[in-house]
Amino acid sequence: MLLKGTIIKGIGGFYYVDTNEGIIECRARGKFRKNEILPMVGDKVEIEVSATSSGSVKKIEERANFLIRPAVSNIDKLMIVAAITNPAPDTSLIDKMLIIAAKKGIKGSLCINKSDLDTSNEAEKLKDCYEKAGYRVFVTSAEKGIGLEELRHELSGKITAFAGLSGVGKSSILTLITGKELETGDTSRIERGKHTTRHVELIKTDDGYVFDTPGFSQLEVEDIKASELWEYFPEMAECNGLCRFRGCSHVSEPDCAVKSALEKGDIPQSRYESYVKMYEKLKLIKDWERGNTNGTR
Ligand SMILES: Nc1nc2c(ncn2[C@@H]2O[C@H](COP(=O)(O)OP(=O)(O)O)[C@@H](O)[C@H]2O)c(=O)[nH]1
Ligand SMILES: [Mg+2]
Ligand SMILES: [Zn+2]
Repeated sequence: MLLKGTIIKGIGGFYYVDTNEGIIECRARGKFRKNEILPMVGDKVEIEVSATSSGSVKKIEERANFLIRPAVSNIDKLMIVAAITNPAPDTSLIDKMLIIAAKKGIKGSLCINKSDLDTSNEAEKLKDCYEKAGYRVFVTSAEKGIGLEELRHELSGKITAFAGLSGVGKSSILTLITGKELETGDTSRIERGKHTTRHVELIKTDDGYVFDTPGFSQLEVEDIKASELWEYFPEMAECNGLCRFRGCSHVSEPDCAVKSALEKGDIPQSRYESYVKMYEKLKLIKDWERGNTNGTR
């Protein structure tokens, strides 16, 4: 019998494929190994199931995208989780993660957690900043159970990666949404040094999957050209063609549409600062150093 499904876990040469008939343990057919196409978590596959109900992977659908660490393919959405406090929101990190996602063709959204600790309307300000840029923003409190229904709804039918600093509440949120108990708590104790060895597993939510991406915040945007960076900031991309100089870097040129938008408040200060910071960094990378996106550099 042939079945279609999604690989949700891989351990010791076995793949666990979620199908209409439940989760089926499979081995990859020899051919994939010879071609060095190893099945990975997230792959949409066709499997053949024998009478004894163990299966083998017959076909891997072309991947829309993939991450190396953790190794997961076909990610539809990156949910960046930030906290109101403890740890405080790091907008330059949020912006960097949004750009890494966009570069991989993954839609980014923001979840502002610990809203129960919000004493100065911080959540509203952040929400406004990122909604202006065109991102969806969810304000939640895992502690008080606020905003979780909306968030869960957003995950439906997709593979969603959760990313963000340790301690922002990713595990707490995922535990509440999936009903599967995940390790939470004092992250300085729990997560340190752990993310290279941990097996990634897609966890089912309604008709979608979620997973945590420890270490995602350490990825860099180095395979983007400095001159193209602004295109990854949707609110800056709107200024396309409006600057006095073609090829304007939006940093030091006169009559720059981006800088006028910044002065008018149409581009938030923190977003512009993130841009300049990344721009200066990317400018130092030579073209020949770029383009290696397989993580082996
Ligand atoms: N006040 C408050 N604390 C929270 C909230 N969500 C998580 N926490 C706490 O923050 C700490 C880190 O949470 P955890 O889910 O482990 O974060 P992770 O490192 O992102 O997975 C834990 O002590 C949680 O109880 C929230 O919405 N409000
Ligand atoms: Mg965690
Ligand atoms: Zn400009």
